[in-house]
Amino acid sequence: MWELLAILLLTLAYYLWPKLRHFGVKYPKSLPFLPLIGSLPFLPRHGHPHINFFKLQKKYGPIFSFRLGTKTTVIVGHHQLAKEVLIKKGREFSGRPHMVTLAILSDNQKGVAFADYGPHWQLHRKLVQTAFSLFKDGQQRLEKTILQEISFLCDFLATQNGQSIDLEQPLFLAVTNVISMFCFNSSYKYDDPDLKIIHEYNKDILDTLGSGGLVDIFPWMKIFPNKPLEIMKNAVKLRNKLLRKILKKYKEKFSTDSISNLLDVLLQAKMNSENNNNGLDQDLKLLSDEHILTTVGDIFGAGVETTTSVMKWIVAFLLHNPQLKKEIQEEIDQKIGFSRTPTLSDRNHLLLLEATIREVLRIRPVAPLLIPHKAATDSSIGEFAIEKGTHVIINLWALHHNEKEWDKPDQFMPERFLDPTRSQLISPTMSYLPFGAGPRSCVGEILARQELFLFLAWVLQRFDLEVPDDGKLPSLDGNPKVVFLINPFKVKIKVRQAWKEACTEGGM
Ligand code: STR
Repeated sequence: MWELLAILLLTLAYYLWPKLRHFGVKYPKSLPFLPLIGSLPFLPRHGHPHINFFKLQKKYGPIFSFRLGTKTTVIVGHHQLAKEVLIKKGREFSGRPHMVTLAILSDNQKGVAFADYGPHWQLHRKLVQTAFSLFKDGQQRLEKTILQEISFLCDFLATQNGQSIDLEQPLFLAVTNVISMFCFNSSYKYDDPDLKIIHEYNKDILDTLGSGGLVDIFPWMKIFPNKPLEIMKNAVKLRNKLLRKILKKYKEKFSTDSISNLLDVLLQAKMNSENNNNGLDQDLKLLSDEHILTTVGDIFGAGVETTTSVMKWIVAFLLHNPQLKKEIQEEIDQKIGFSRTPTLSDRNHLLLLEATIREVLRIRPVAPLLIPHKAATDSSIGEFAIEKGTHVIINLWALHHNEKEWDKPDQFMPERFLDPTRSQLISPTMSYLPFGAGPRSCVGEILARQELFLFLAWVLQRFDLEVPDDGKLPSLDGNPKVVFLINPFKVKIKVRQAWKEACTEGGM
């Protein structure tokens, strides 16, 4: 009897405590929840999380919450509220939650992507931005590196003329080399065994990150054997071994006379703080080898997996829309022709191509839920109070598929980013944030956009991309990991007749 009463009282307290504590304060509407397990039984178990959350919005509104374990998570699915979180109150919401799988990858929240708000994150983000500024112009500019790799890629594709292939490997090589130049000024030959290792561990990390299942909700479950967690640990071990090898070799030849890549910038910052105040400098402990390794690992992983994935999505949508592919090729033929290859200065002229990239980033965002944010202080979103420590997830999918903002949001229509005369790029709505926004926005946006543009322009100038002879079109459903991946598919590569003719005429 007494036990029953005690349980009853505790349950009541569990439900009423948050309300009593802040009497009169309005919180986002919540999914139902039970003691201990929270809203777990009420969350959809099947389907893509971003789509499930989008559906829940119909019932709960553009901002709602649920509880998992002791943590409250808020889902934001409208652009005005999203911008309040990311930009207006960007600092307050710049935290990152601690999750078991992420903690393994980020060596307890080091690096840039998954580091919590604080001086270590600020320092490393600033240094990554410094490194990007080194590649802005001059001999070292990113364009030069990208062009070189895209040119190798096209040479390889030419050897595959008439064949149907999965683009994963060749794209992975090209994109890995671009980011490897940015990080260490080095690149890989296609048969380098390390490439295979990177490819494998990246796949394992993507497969298991955030899908540790219940351990991310109930961290004490770490004590039980957990397959995904083991795969993740092993992949991270492999990655760290490879990066440590590179770092060690690099340190031997490092010289402050020539600072020309990300690792140079990080090592120089470390040396500067060593020389300051006899090593008592604040930054010094934030620049340990482990910190440096994690930052390089983040940039490497982000640079490769995101860009490769978007390039494959673009190709998939072109296979579904052969007429669009033809129109982009006509644009390239008209504005560039065959006597030279495309450069970044052509971005102002190849508008349909640019619109196509924008539309792919809308309809299949790289990270449909971005990376979870965390309230660093008590704050609010719209009219709702948000307590310190609350996890905040921006549902980018909801922004990009809002019917009030987009005409037929489920349809692939690059022309929505062009004015009716197709002579100018436009932003049809503000409900579009493919690279996030604010203090946590993507640091690689410029690089990514340059790579996507040059890839598409070069490949379509030279090749026809066609559905393989078996007639199999790629599935556009996708496979949401931290990156919204596309399932493997093949594409038939054909050197364009016009290109061949131009070559024999001696144009190129
Ligand atoms: C890919 C696999 C890998 O080896 C390392 C990383 C760490 C950084 C991650 C990256 C991942 C996936 C894409 C992320 C990126 C940081 C920013 C980027 C999540 C897991 C996005 O926000 C899309």
